Amino acid sequence: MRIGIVCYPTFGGSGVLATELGKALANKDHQVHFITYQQPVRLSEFNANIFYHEVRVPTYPLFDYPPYETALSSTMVDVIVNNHIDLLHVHYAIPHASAAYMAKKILEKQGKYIPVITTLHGTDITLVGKDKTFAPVVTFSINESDAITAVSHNLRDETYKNFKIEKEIEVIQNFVDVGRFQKKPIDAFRRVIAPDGEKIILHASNFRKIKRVGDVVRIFAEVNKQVPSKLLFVGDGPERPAVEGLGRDLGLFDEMRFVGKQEQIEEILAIADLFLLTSDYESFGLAALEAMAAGVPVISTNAGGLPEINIEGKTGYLGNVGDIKTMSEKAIQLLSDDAVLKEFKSNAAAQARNFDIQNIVPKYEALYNRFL
Ligand code: GMT
Repeated sequence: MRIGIVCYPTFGGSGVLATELGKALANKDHQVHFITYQQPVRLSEFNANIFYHEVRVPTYPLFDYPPYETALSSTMVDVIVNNHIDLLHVHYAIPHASAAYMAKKILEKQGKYIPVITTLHGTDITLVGKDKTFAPVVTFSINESDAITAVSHNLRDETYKNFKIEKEIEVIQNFVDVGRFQKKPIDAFRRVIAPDGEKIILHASNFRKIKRVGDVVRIFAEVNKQVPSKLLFVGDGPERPAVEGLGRDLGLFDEMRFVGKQEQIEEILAIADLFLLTSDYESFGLAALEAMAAGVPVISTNAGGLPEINIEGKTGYLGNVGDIKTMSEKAIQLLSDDAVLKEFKSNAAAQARNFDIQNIVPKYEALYNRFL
């Protein structure tokens, strides 16, 4: 099959998932064409079946807002025609689903049918998408897609709740390449972060408000009183200065370390003992699943789709949004008992295997085949 994939190229979960899907499809001998404004971050190695097409938006003095969506539709048309693409799979509804609709209609006039599959990821529905500035276009373009998928049962329900969707939304949950996360911890790295054998607690996100990263610091403040520990942050974003400030105010800054945006997250996860994800909402929580794949238990909120992956008392614990007390008590309990921690680590790894790439990618292939 020749598949066009449209996604955000950044460290965000939807871009990571789309890139990993494209790589997996290419390894199964499909030809994959990424269409986006920048080389996707996880697309670093060469693969003969992968092509990258950059969307360029010309500048012009009149354009206070460069028309990305128009450029994207035009690039889609060009790539589809010149590479004989069979199907377009767009990740994150805004503006990809409406740009795909436009491309589909242009191609229809030229006598070419191109099926469009839209995968909904989270904030395209629950935050930005339902804002009335976008909602009519989002609703229309989702309904015009040939197939719609959501990355969790929760996101499917939220989509039906927030938009007038006339079609079936199929759930294809996110996946992880478990093999990639089977890394041996690098002792030298562990010693740099935790020189006296402290427990390592990890958080990885884009530091947006929805992640409530301040809660991670507050939980750590409680844990650190009882368990010698270090807090490691991966990623970057708008809330980072506030998080650093909170760490300083709580006198914890020396126990915290920010390593920024990292491609080799598996190396970092390999040294972690616990992953914290305190978001207001996660449609799925791919970062938590990646942690589990590396055998790291998760303490998270019970928001959105997180209970679909993090199993209370088995792979970790879940608390209500903002319930620092419960989440810190559970973290202390887990980190204070090495035997229990070991059991949770192995449960987390086992749970991640249920979401292994090899189980999920065939579901996308089966979906594609319905339209060819
Ligand atoms: O919020 C993010 O972390 C980025 C965002 C995205 O679309 O890039 O992530 C969403 O999609 C991920 C992949 O499907 C999910 O794992 C995240 O839970 C989801 N984020 C939210 O729902 C807030």
